[in-house]
Amino acid sequence: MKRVRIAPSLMCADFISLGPQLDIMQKAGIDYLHIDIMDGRYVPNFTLGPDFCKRLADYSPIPLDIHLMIEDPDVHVEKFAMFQDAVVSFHPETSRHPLRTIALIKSFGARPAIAVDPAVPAASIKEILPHVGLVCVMTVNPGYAGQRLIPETLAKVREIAQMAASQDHAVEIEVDGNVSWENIPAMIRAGGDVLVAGTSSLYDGAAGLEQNIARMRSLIGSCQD
Ligand code: S6P
Ligand code: MG
Repeated sequence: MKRVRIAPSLMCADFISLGPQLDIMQKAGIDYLHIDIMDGRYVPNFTLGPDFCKRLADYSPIPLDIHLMIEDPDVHVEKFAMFQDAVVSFHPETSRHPLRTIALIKSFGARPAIAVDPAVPAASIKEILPHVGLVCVMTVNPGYAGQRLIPETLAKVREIAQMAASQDHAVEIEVDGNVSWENIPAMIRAGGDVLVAGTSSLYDGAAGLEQNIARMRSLIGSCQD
């Protein structure tokens, strides 16, 4: 049985009590800390940055999963790829030569990954796939938390999983956007391995973080029975 991983989306966290939340996540065996980086150009919003990543990396042993939603990633990659065990993903259409960006991420010691916008077809990443260990499939438009699932993206998760299998290439498929209690079963069935958990689940305000992590684990378990 595959292990489905959980990556809380830190842009949705309560920044006032971040330390205790990170302690809870560590105790609960959370797999990645998902950090959204936005530049106001590739997406019409701003969020977190390198200093925030550094503070997290100094405090918590949980690997960072840094999702770059920025133009010209090559210019900024070093600031994010220097963290031990970090995954750094970028959107291929923001780089003139995506394989070069991947090599650059690797050269600084991080694990290269790509992120796929809902309007970008699976076929367009075929040549890139063998070079990355994780693909972040966006199931909402990049830029904001709290949006609704674009249902067609689930077929793309399936398509990318099949493409990786046909290339005999082991890759983690991350689903990012409206990973809600209702949507999780379909996301896992489609081939999702890493769930980015934001306002639709871990931070839904209905229960505390600890309870919601337990609820997510039990839901993941029930999808795999
Ligand atoms: C969106 C970003 C995502 C969000 C996440 C929030 O641009 O890449 O990682 O933080 O989707 O989760 P939710 O449940 O509010 O959609
Ligand atoms: Mg993200």
